[in-house]
Amino acid sequence: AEFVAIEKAAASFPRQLPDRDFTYGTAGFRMRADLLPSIMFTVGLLASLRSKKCNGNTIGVMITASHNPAEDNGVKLVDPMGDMLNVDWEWYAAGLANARDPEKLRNGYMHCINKLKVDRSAPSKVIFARDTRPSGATLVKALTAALDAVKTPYIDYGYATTPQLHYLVRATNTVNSQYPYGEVSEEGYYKKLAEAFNRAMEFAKPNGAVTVDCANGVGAPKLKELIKHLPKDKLTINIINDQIENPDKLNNRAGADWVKTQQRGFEGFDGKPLDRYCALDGDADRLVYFFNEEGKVFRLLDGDRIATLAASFIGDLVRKAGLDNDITLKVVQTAYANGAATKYVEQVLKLKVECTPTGVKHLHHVAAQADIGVYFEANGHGTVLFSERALKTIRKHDPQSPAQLTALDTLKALCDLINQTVGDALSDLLLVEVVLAHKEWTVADWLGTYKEFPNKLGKVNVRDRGMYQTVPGTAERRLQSPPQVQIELDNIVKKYRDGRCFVRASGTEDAVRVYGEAAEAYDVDDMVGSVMSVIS
Ligand code: NG1
Ligand code: ZN
Repeated sequence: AEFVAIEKAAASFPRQLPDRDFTYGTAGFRMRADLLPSIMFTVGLLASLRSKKCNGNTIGVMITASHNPAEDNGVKLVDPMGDMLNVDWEWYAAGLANARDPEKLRNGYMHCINKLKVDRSAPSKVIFARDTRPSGATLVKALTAALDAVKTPYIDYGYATTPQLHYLVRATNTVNSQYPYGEVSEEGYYKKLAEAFNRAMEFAKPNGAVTVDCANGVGAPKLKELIKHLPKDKLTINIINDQIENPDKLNNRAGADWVKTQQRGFEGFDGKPLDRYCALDGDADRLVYFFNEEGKVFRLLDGDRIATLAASFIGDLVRKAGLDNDITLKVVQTAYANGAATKYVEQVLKLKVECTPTGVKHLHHVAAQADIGVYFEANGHGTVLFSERALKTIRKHDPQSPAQLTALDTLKALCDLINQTVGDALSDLLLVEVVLAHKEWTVADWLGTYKEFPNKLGKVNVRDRGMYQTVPGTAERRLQSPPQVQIELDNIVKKYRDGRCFVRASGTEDAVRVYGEAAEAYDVDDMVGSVMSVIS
């Protein structure tokens, strides 16, 4: 009966673009919203199976296209502990999404049950949420039609940021454990962050105001809610770009992606010298800071800067708490991290750096293996992970002096303040503010920690990005095919002082990216330009 119900319900969501194959990438499925209903339906089926496979633990479905234009949408699955869908299942997600008609979908569903050894009689539960895109409501209908067809119970959390949904999934599944992640509600999320922020600020002086560009997305109303829970006397948060009722405004000349890629503020930005600004993206899982220097010189403090700031502060706390023999810190970056940031972490902070391929799942995975793993992509997506081992050590540590005690208390507060499931702009925002307050730093002090190498990120659109393959184990820093491209690249790069350059296929666009750094800005433009002309 279940199979019949699926086939019948699927008929209401016919497959678009039958010639195209959809893939489940880092960002899940993402495309023009009108192509998505059939895919949403199949995601509902897979979420149900995933929940059954995970002993009835709750699975999350987030409907968002993050920093992409308003007319796009997307969907990604969240595993029981709040991390991203197990990679082995991505292939099955794509398989179902590409089923050409309801009958093939039904067969695909049966195939998944067999291949993944799912016990169909197991319980299942799904929770979901969406960003402010108008298409979200239609997509929810496709998702719930599938969940109804397979009789999987669900909760619709309405609008939420991506990290809030991750929080809710983990909170739901840990409710009866020794260390519940938090109360299972949006309110519980705010309470947890606010309470931890309060503790983390106990030994710090308030440090002025920050203005947050919310990209006209879901981060705006959610940040407003969070502010209601925060202590009034410790931090002033001003909100701009909060027009969620006008979908055209979403991510439009505003938000973290705009600021990072354009290297300038949102439209109309006119910051007074040294006033602190930051920007979220459309689903509030990315954060970058920025400000104007004297003379309106724009300065960006991106994910690399947040990583170095967090690592320096947490490293100090570990030391001051007397835990540096027991806990080690690691910073995880991609090849796009500025070489000066890497150098600063290794030589000044004296911490280990590991470089992984692009994509949050790679960084997250490596960071999770460290005692404390700090990971950020340059675009502002990242977090700090505390391992079970580190948490145990921190909990049972007996401080030997008042100074050790205050450091330990602040460290404990950070364990709760920092979202452990995924990069979270709201949580990261509070983290940065805590660190700046403790260090009594302005944005200029923060920027002054190291000087970035001049750099440039270029993009060449190509018909077949699959042609561009990197050498395994090089974190995408060298190409193995086409072979002559790497040879020509090497010949170009050696002409420039401190030149570094690499080419890799984008995982999200039909393009290859060319990233370069050199000692001089004019050299970088020249070098990256020459490499780009080798490709096109
Ligand atoms: P691709 O298109 O694979 O380079 C981009 C970003 C990633 C990551 C993903 C997902 C760069 C250079 N790449 O990946 O960091 O965020 O999108 O959003 O910024
Ligand atoms: Zn995002």
